Amino acid sequence: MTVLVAGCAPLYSGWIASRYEEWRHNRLSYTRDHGHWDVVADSHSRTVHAALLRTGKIILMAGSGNSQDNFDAKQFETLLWDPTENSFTKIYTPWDVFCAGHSFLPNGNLLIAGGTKKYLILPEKSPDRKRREFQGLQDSYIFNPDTNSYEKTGSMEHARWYPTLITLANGTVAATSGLNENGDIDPGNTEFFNQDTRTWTDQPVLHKEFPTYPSLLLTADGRLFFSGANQAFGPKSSEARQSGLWNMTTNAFQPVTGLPEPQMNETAGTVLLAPAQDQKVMFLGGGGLNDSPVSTNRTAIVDLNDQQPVWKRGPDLEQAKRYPGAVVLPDDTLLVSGGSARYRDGNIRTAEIYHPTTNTFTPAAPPHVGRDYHSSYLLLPDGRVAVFGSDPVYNSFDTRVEVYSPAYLYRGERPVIRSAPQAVVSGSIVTLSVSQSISKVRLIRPGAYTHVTDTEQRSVALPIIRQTDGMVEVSVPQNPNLLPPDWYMLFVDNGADVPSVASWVHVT
Ligand SMILES: [Cu+2]
Repeated sequence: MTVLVAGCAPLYSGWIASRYEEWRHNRLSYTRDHGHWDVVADSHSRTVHAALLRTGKIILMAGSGNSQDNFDAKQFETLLWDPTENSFTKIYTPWDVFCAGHSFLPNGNLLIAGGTKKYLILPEKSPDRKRREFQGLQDSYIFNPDTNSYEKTGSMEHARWYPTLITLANGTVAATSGLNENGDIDPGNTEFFNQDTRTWTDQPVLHKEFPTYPSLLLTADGRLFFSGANQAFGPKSSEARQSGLWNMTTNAFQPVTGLPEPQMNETAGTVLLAPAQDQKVMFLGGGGLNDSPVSTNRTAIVDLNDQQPVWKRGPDLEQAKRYPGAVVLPDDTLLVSGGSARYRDGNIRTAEIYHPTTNTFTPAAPPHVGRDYHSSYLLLPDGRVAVFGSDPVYNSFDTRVEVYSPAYLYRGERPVIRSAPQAVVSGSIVTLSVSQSISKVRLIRPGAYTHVTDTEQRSVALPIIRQTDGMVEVSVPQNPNLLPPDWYMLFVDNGADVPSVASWVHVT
């Protein structure tokens, strides 16, 4: 008997070892194809807004964070997260930034305007519930990444809760929509921020009505594109909800039709696909009005380079969802992750990658944490994606930070940018020194994300002119509507579509 056991043990452990090897191999090859998620930290803060700053740090703004207790205690939070050190710093927050709007100024400072004046939680079944839940603020601040502090600017002309802010090519910031100090929406309430005087001025000519948090993008001809995606409150008229192109001088609005299931535009995602030169916008998921339990797996794509652009249906998402996170990656693909099948009870723990060249989705590794309402997604300068916050109705706010490492991080040696200019001028030619032969060069504008809305994120191609002995000459597009002045992450991809770590570049 003893002899038999002694003979079997090495055989058995050999079998274990080979099974382990097989498991490890499968896991590695799975990661190489699908990427990998890690919960890296807990912010212990109800992050509703997140933006990547030119310092590489991330501002996480909660304000009262959808908590009446925090609001009553005047406990307004902002954290700075350093993804390299994985450390948090508290920032003094002088107002309730909860449900403000934000966009970057040409110097890379973040303008944040609006917020919460009052919580008015009415009984669940009240027909008024959605109309008057919250009231807005006129407060406006600049976050300065050099001093890591808020600087007060002139106040807005209109109080806003759930507004959208978007920076135009000349550095003017437009604010539109949002609930006023009475919890109503002022029709045609657009105003402009002047970065030199740091003041806001009403723009009565731009008399255009939108639902709250309208998804707006700056297009190559300078008009703003409204995808139709929005959040929960505001006018219900089909005119206010119509997708289209908005002229910021004349107020002319060219409807863009053909969006399938237009009654399902709430809590949907909108993203300008890479490269931005293609002017293709993707619409993802969404659901019915207010807390309707209905959601859709629809996607649609529109080519804004067409004179008469029309939405066309795209490939379906793996699951119907609200609040899909969508992040443009440096290899031109799009990560689509998380979301909620119903209003705010979803824990859709799946992710997929959209490939613009083939117009198809492929599965990505599933995240560990489900994300719905009040979640935020940002591309990091190292090519990973960080995800913050989630606010389900019947569960507590999820404050864990999870990071996705895309498949390209497991596909061999990454190219390195050995030298690149720190400042470039639109329309110029610049030379980069790189460690490998390069297939593409991209400038990716850092995201500023809230409520499935991010007016900033875009990936602009820098066409390669020539390439010899580790030197790459590229041209910087001239059009400031395509490449608005700001700080960008410069990525280079090798022939296997493996991106470098980004270097920061100021475009003027
Ligand atoms: Cu909200």
